[in-house]
Amino acid sequence: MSPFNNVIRNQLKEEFFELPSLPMDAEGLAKDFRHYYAYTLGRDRDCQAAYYSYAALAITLRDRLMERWKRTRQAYDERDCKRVYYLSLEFLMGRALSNAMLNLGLDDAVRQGLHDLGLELEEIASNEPDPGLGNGGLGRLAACFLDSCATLQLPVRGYGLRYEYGMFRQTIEGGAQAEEPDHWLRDGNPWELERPEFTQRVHFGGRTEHSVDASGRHVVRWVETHDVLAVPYDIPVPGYRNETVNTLRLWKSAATDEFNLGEFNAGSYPESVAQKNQAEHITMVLYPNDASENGKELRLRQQYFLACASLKDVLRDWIRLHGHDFSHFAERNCFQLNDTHPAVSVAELMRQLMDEHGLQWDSAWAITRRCMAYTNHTLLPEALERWPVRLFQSLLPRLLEIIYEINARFLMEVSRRWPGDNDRQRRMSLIEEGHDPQVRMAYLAIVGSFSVNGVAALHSELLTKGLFQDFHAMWPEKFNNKTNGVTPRRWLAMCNPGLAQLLDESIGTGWVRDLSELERLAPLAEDAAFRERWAAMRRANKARLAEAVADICGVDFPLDALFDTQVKRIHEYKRQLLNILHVIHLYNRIKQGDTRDWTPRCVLIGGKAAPGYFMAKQIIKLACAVAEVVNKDPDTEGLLRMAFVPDYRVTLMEVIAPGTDLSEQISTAGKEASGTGNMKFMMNGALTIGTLDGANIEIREQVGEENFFLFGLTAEGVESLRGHYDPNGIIAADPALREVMNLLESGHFNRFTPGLFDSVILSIRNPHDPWMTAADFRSYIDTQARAAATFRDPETWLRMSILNTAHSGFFSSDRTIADYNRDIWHLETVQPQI
Ligand code: KUQ
Repeated sequence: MSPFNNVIRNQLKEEFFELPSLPMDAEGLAKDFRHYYAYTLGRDRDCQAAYYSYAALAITLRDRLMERWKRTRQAYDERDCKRVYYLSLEFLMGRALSNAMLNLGLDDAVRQGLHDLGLELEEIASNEPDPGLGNGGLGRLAACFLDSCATLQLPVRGYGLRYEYGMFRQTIEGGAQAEEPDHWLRDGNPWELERPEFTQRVHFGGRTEHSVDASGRHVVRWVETHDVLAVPYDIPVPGYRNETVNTLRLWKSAATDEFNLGEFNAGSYPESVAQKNQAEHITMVLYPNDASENGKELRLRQQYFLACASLKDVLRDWIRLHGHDFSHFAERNCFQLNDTHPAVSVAELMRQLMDEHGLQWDSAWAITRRCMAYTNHTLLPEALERWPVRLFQSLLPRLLEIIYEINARFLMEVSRRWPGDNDRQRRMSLIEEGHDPQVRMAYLAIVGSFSVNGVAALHSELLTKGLFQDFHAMWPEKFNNKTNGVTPRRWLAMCNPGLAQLLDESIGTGWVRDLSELERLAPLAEDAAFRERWAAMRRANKARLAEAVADICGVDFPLDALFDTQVKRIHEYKRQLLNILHVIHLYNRIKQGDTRDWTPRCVLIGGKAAPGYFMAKQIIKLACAVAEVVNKDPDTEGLLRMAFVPDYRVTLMEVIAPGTDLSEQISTAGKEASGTGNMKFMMNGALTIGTLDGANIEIREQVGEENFFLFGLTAEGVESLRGHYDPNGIIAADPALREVMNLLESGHFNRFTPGLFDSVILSIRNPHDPWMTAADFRSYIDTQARAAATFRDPETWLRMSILNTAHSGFFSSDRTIADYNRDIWHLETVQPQI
């Protein structure tokens, strides 16, 4: 019996729960800060570690969130409104403190209050760890979405996992990536609230028992299971100055108490305690693979753990408010699946409705396929999740039975629609046959959902024409596009105070909630005085970035140079290699004395490689090696600098995006589903050099082709070149590329390690290179030259920079979420009572 079920609530008077509002002024904030510092944390003059100032401030702000959080919950319960649950294995939230201050409207008061105590806000805020509970774009998108849902006052709750260790910390050791564990919870986390009273039980393993009960109903019991507890931790998600605070609920795995009893009685106490590990390991660590498949059992455990605990939580809440009548459940609840990672939810909702709440197949299925919605984030075959049937059989036997049944009924539907088309049935089956049969999670997600969306216009089109074309033929109405977006609170108001102030003064403050207001900047591009202020703001941001690069990398970036940045996960399809080849080309030009009309350039590359991804790690080595040679050569002084910045993460992007002139979005066309870094750069006034891929296409449409540096093959061009791509012919015919390859192949960048870059060289020369790096080289360096020439005309560049910000409104995640709500969720907004 858990102590949390022991309610004393009836003994507390109603007034007890009615608290006076907390002060929001500098003095009141400083008073609370002092209280938490001295009493809650128990520190005094003997300990002035900056961390405790951070912790005291975090608790002060958390109090202000807490009262709004409770009122938001109450408002949702009272309105008994429809709700959405965003299920995701990743939420890359970034630091919470400055976001809470901004959204509560407390930044000035806090700054003043701390100043009165002799403290400086920035120094204190820099002590917050950056929670890295995600790999890259997909996890950060989930975080931007939560911010927008709270700002739009939509009843949306995030469900995820509370990893003990987030994304690894990257260091560069001897010119190569090294990984260190990220124990981000070591010093505690003031932003989370443990809710042990809502603990859920999750089953694994065992076997199923089928029987018929007294009333003739088929009953299934899942028995002899190994159970694990899921303990929720709630994180507040404040909306922008609107009294709404939504919830991100993260599950931590814990051993059950009875877990050990058998062994305990047998006298093997240490062994039984050690068994706890198995259970507690489930949420120990985030899988650090972005967009690549992984057949590991622990990963499937994580996925099911999230699905089972979250669905139980939602059903418990439904029963609390509506009893055991599920007839209206599907109208009032919607689960948005963030890729296939939580797709086992389709089968799990069926299981809970049937085995735990007694529904029949048909009513359970009608509910399930009316409340699940699936977002696809990639076309890369290596990222499409498939799980071995035998793994499912041993870990989740009941779920596999349900998936088989879903498949049998689905294939019946297919054969009714296309009688005798066995090939189509085989193609569309949820089970891929073969010597080691697999469950195709994307197909399960499509069959079990009423909505399937891609994340940018091109991506959604390619889904319906390629990967999912059979499903599109069957259910065209399910498929839709939702172009990604990013939150203008963190990615403009918070990270770029200089630009924010300039906007407030020139177009008013409405842009924070309605980013389309940025359009009003466009005419100011022609105003010379405004351009001068824009230039000063941008220069200050470049100085901030240059200082960070000097600190972290020890490389000097002169402020007059073109700051050229590519930060994102390292992957061959993103083609960091093409960027490096361009740097080698510039270096070669310098060495040849070909520097007439030169534009000084600083190239910044950053990003993590999945620890098991050999080529990605080679690319990091090459970037470091080229940077070393370039920066050490006196001939490059004032002309070219290059740095690889280690441990790229949300907090670093907050400095990088505002300080960048040119944003590199150079993936092989058709491969980057959307990209979201591209949007952050654009919003902050960078120009883009990019291919017609992902959201780049829409960025170019919004800003106008004259304000975008386009190069490279189209997605169609890439596909039609396959089969007769001849990189060696291209290299032989292009003197610039030939010289770059000569430098690489002569060992210029690996003097002491012959052969180090052979694998990279081979990949460029390989006629089957899927990323076709050599094919786009000429067009890329010519376009880079055009960008460099444009940069030498500061007035033109400034105009283009202003126009990029002005036309970036479409890429607000508020617009994206409004689209999800209009087409998929159909939620009403709820204003909490003040
Ligand atoms: C796959 N797939 C496995 C972790 C992440 C994954 C494990 O999603 C972004 C896009 C971007 C796309 C990324 C993605 N991450 C796909 C993943 O590569 O183009 O912008 C958000 O939609």
